Amino acid sequence: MKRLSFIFGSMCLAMTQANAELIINGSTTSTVTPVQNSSASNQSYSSNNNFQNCIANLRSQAVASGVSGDTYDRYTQNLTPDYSVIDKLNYQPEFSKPIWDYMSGLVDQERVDKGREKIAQYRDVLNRVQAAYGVPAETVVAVWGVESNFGDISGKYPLLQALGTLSCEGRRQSYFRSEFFATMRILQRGDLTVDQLKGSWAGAFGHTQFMPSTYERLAVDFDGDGRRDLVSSVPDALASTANFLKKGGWQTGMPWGFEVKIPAGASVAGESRRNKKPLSSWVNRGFTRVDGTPIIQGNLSDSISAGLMMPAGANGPAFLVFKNFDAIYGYNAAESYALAIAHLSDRLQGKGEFVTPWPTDDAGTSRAERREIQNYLLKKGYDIGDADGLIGDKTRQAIQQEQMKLGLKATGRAGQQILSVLRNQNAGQIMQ
Ligand SMILES: [Ca+2]
Repeated sequence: MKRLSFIFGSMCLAMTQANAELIINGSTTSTVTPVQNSSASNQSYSSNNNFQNCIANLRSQAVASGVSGDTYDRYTQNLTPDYSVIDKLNYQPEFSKPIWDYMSGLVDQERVDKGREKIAQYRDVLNRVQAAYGVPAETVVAVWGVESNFGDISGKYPLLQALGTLSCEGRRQSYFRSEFFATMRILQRGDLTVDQLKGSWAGAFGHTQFMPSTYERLAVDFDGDGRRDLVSSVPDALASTANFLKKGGWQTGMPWGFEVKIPAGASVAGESRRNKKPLSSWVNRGFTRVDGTPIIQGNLSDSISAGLMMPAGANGPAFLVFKNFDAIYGYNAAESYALAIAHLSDRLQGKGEFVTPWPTDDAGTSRAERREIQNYLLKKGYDIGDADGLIGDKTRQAIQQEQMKLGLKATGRAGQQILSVLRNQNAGQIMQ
């Protein structure tokens, strides 16, 4: 597993959009109890003095892990804590997020178009990556697109400061300490500089948002300059992602999965991604692909195993997923996240959207539509910051207020319903 999401398990459906973007930046935090606000939580933090003591006390552990004493002293000498990362660690979303909101923001036409541009731009590199690791270009580029929006959003937290703080405060200090030490070993090796090592608050960095320990294990030098550089070398980043998937069990030439039709009356209780069964058993139970064609096609055979994944229950889209889905899942340990990458890779190959609609009367919106909603809210005078397409708590509260005015259910969701109302109101105003 690439990063710390195992701490929080499969909680990502409870995340706000702001937090979904944090996934892209390599971190997830969400649990279900109310958050303490940052001014209150700051009072419980240790003083800077305690931080310096803590860092000094970690020196022997760092040295035991392979960091030289000189390296440790050099990089901790002027290190100061940044307690905002503890607020991020403790952040609890106020709103829950259904999977259709999650998917519609991560896999929208904008990301498909940009992904196709990147595939064209890096065609030669991707061909060589595919030849070396057996992972298709579209899958590698889909990871890149979901992780950092193709390198646009890779995080701004200085890694040593963020990981140093997380090593001395808050939950999971031992986990963050090993990442803190790994960061110093990377610097010691000379692959990257301190200035390059900026990332998410939790320490994931570069185009493909590897944690430092993952970088040590799996990053590769693919452009041949002798350095493994996930920050400024796209070829290194793409090949490292392919290497991650290959080491995670990727099977060349096999699909991640596909959407299926659940036969009428079939019992699907207990079925899951993990509960894999031979394809013959799904065929015998009457399952077909969603377009009605047989499950077994191409290089698939009876004995290959797949699990039935129903991310929104039996009334939403259902998928048979193979080992390659698990390899993608290893990237962030959330089924919705893996499905976003899998679906984006299909879209990049020219396949269409899911056939079965999500079980909702208020479908999700693309990032372009979210920006449109935010622009209407700004026009109405709501203080929601920039129209950046990221639906944070402020945007959600503004949507809630509008929904209450309209007598709609105050979900705070940036869905198609509120978009359509705001669009009509705006058109009306322009007419007057
Ligand atoms: Ca390199």
